[in-house]
Amino acid sequence: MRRRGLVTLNRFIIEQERNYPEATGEFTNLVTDIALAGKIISYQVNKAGLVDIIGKVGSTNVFGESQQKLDVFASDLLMRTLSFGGNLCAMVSEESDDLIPIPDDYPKGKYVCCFDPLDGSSNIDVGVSIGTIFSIFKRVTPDGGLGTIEDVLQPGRNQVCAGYVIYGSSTMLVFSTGAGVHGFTFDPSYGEFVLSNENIKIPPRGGLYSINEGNMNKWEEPIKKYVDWVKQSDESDGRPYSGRYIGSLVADFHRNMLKGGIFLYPGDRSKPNGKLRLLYEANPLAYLVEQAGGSATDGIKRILDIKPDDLHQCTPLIIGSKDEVEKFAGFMKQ
Ligand code: FDP
Repeated sequence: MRRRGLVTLNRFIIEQERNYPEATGEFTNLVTDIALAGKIISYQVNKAGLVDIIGKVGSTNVFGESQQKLDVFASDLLMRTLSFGGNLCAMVSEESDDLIPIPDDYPKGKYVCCFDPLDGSSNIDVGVSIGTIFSIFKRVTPDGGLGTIEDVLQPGRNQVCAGYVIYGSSTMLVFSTGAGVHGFTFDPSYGEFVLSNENIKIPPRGGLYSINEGNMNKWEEPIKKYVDWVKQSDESDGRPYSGRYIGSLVADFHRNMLKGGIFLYPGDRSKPNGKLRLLYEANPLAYLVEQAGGSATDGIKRILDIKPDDLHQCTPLIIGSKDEVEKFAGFMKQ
């Protein structure tokens, strides 16, 4: 096979777009803008311990959580980077209560973007991996004007692109436009994302389980029984599984996608819909995991089939290797 040499993110997207003669390049610009924001956030995250950028700014987000400076910075940066490219007609950010319009004087594009600017933010000041998650839809309202709530409240199966940037031991951008999941590692020496993980496939089975067991007393019986089951010994299916929970969704998801396993954030008695947000956490990761051959459900229903009715709604999320998610569903049906 002919070696392709160094494949930068831009070259990769252009090569992919060659297969779509109707492509306008609008989409290329959008992913490139997200990558640029990712590079800047990565730079800021890396020096979080060095400068006075971490700590609370005193404001609270829509969930009543106090925001930290880096979340606010990442959210503003994404808004500014994506507003002016002419590719979007509206945005949704975890850090803003309402739909974010594109400023008056700027062209309105045919896509909408929902993002969690800095997911896992409680880990910022302890040096643990965090990430930016994004989800892109084509608008459903007519081209030209501002986007509306209708454009963003689409079921996840309509996504045309989704991905995340993980700020970990290295910075990686992982995304899919519906033709496989591809990972790019940031090389700081020349400032480029370089293709490092082409066509990622999640193993169909995996021996890792990730759940916050501190919530156990609030779980319903099937969840307790499942978590009990993964801990029992059975050589035939590799149990007991190993527990791995970072408490930073992108990091837990990324590890399980590469190694195989299951991540669970179920509903419980105090939060029947769990904690994770459908539009900018569950949907994009569900799109990626399905593209990689895995599954994502709310315990029973496919995440990508949920029709949202609120920008910030939560959903239980069970995501990972196909067989593991199916096994969990079996417990829920009992
Ligand atoms: P965080 O509160 O630190 O922003 O949705 C946010 C999130 O982190 C996820 O990244 C993470 O998986 C989850 O919450 C952790 O929640 P628990 O602390 O309840 O386990």
